[in-house]
Amino acid sequence: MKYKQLLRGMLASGFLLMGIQAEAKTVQVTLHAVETDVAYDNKGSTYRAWTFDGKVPGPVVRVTEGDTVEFTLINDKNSKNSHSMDFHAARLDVVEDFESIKPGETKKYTFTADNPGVFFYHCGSDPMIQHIARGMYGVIIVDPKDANALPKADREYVLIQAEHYENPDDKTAMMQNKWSNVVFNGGVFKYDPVHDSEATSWLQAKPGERVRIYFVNAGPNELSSLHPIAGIWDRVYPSGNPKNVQYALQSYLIGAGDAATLDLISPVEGANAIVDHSMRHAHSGAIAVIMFTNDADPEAGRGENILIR
Ligand SMILES: [Cu+2]
Repeated sequence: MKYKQLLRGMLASGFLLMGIQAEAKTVQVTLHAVETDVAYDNKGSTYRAWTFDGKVPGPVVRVTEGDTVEFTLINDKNSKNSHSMDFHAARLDVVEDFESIKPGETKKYTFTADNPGVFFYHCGSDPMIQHIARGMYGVIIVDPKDANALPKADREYVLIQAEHYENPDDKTAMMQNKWSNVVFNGGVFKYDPVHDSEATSWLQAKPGERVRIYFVNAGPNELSSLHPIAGIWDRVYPSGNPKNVQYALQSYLIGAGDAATLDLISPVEGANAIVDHSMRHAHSGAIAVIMFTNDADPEAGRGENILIR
């Protein structure tokens, strides 16, 4: 009798798991290439950025494995440069689909998000080093169609690392790798009130919660040795694919143009500092504090708040 009950329970939970498979759908994504002034530090200093939708990084694009993405790029009529879009989650024709379009033009292409994970997107127009360095980058998250493929995250955050150049017109400095700062989500010490008293935001979670970091290294050149000071990455998924899991890593190396999903759990109240452990990068701005407190804001790291502006 007991065995039958157990069997019934297992069958029921099995059916339940199967029932959470997401239906593939068609998703419309439209982004505008806009050249505008954007702040890059906590004081509000600005530079002439090239952006998607006026923000650095661009908007978070989020779809589910198997979805068809109908993408539209509109290059603003006030732009001075051609722009384009390269989604690392797409398998297409680099010449035809990722072509540059002039100010005022529109480009459409369609792809299926075949692989779950976390992927870079960026402008690929010439010189690509400058289009990325000036801010034309972001993340596309492709959630697995099986909702149980990854352990459930209690909070999620997007961190995108990039080098910032003092003079965004200086292509020679870019080719010589003479950046002035390394930033997370477009800002120098943006989430680090320890190193910059003008920082007003940081990541937060409760002890015991599984915090999932969707990390992209936009480059354009440097590698990132990502480490949570006073913590250990519970699981790391290269390119965010659930099949790529690695456990209990101290640091994880993410090359330029690459991405990973990294889970962090703190057993105690206190803080971790997520850094690029290449110390020159950390000292130049690549530090994000995550506070673990029992009264963490329930809205933080959820919904629209996975990328703190
Ligand atoms: Cu561009």
